[in-house]
Amino acid sequence: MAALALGWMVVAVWRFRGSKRAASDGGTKRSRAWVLGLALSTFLVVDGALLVGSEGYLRDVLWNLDVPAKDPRTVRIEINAHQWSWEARYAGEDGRFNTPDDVVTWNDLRVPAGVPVWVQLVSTDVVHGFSLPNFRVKLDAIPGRVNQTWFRAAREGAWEVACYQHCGTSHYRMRGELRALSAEAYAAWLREAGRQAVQAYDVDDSAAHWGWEWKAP
Ligand SMILES: [Cu+2]
Repeated sequence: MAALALGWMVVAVWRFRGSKRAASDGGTKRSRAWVLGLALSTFLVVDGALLVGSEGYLRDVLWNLDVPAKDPRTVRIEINAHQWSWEARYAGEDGRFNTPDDVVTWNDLRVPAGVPVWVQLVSTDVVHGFSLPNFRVKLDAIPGRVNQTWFRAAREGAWEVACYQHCGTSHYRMRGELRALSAEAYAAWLREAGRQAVQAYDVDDSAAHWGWEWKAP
């Protein structure tokens, strides 16, 4: 389209190179219809393609929780956003949340590379925004409701976890790290962290037991 417009400009400059005055004062009905038609079809082609493409992406990928729900390797993480950090909870070896072997981390998300990671997200104070910029993941963390999303790290590496909602004076400090590990390294880390969690578990520390029963999609 840009090439077409540029081409037309070059032709126009060449064709009217001798003219001292504008050829017309707004054009004929026919030329106005042409301009309007071109503008309209450009809009429809460009924005229509964007609309159809993003609808498909939303339906098949971003909002398609069937992918993590059906994959037996899926890693489930509960995230609790608060001023000003990300607390993440893993179910541990028993596979159930809010039990003594839960692994809880601060600003430190670890996942195995190559498998779906299913996130359920809440906030305990104000609205925060869970963001993995490199993964095109953005999700509101809202007090009183559980939101969910999923992503998959294509390879091992480390990326930023950010808060995209201005959530108070120390909003800028609300960042963590997402690390995608090999399957073996992830399993070893979870096993060891779960063992330590069992040792450190305190029945009376009710503030530490913020986890919830995993919600169906
Ligand atoms: Cu925040």
